Amino acid sequence: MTDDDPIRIEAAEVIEVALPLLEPFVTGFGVTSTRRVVLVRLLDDAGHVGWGEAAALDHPFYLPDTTSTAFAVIVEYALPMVLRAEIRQPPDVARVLAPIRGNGFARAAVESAFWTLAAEASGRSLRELVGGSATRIPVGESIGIKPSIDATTEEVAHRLAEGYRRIKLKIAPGWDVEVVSAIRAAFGDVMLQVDANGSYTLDQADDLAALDEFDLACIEQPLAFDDLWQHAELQRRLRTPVCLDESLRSPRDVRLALDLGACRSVNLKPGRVGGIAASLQIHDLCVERGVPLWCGGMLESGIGRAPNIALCSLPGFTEPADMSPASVLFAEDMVEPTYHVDAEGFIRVPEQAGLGFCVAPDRVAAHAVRREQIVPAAR
Ligand code: OSB
Ligand code: MG
Repeated sequence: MTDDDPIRIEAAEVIEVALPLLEPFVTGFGVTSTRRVVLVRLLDDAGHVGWGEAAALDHPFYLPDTTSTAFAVIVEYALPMVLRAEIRQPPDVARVLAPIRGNGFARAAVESAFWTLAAEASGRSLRELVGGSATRIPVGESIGIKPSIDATTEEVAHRLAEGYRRIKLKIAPGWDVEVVSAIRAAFGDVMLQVDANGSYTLDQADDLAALDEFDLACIEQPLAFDDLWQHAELQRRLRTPVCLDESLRSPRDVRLALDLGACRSVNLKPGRVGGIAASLQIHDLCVERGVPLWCGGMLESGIGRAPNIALCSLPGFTEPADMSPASVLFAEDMVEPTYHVDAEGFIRVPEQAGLGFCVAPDRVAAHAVRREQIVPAAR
């Protein structure tokens, strides 16, 4: 196929897989103990395969999207829309899906399946297709709220010994200054930041300002998921940079947040913002504005991490990514071999064509709880 022939999809499948977490993930929005993600598998007329993952959480406590809403939007709208359209290049997919409001995770799953299929069909790596260059990317760990400070200290010691280049502690009212101060005291000037997942209100600005003395790289999403204005007010009262996660669901959100002064650091989760094309726009905006940018995570399987890893090879990703390996999160990954964090805290960016990882069909089948075939209409 040449670059400008339309992509002809012969078969499309949507598969929900349930991946038990080895340990519940406790945050300011509550406890996440199971991980159901939605996989999209595309097959074209030449036998090339594309995979995408909708990494919404099982529940609506992080954002309104859930695994079930993502499944429904993919099956009922996103896939039918792209299968009816003429897709010549991966960026066409985001344009076709643009009429869908919100539902970023669903759009991203369909979109990244086309990007990985196009990468495979053209014999290029996803890194090459997105225009990245780094051969390895620095990563950190996001550490959930633990039963005690000792348990947190133990986990941090373990990860730093393994090479991780940054530590992010989940905080919530009542679990903040004490744990941050203990970790700072125990580990000196390691790169340290916190994530509140929207669990504070502006009335508690003084509690957040008490974190200023610990030289944190940022305070992530301290206030409500949908309130940029109050984050701007808070940022004026803090020395520590505010970083936004939940509040940034499109390139336009990022532009508005930066214009308002609502954040000085950007957590980019490709799934949250609707996929790779939107991520590239946000990347370019952050470069233009000189804003620190890093890739967040949604406890994705290796299928969902693949586009994140490729994007992190772009020069605008200036800070380590949240990218705990699947081996830390799940009994087994959906790709084999999975990715690893090396002793210096880096993940290697795959050079193979397509997704960059081999999907293990037996594991997908073993974890599947729901499947739906979408039959492309004859053109
Ligand atoms: O707020 O960054 C978050 C995981 C699920 C939902 C929200 C968040 C997270 C993480 C990322 O902290 C951890 C990871 O994917 O390695
Ligand atoms: Mg976050």
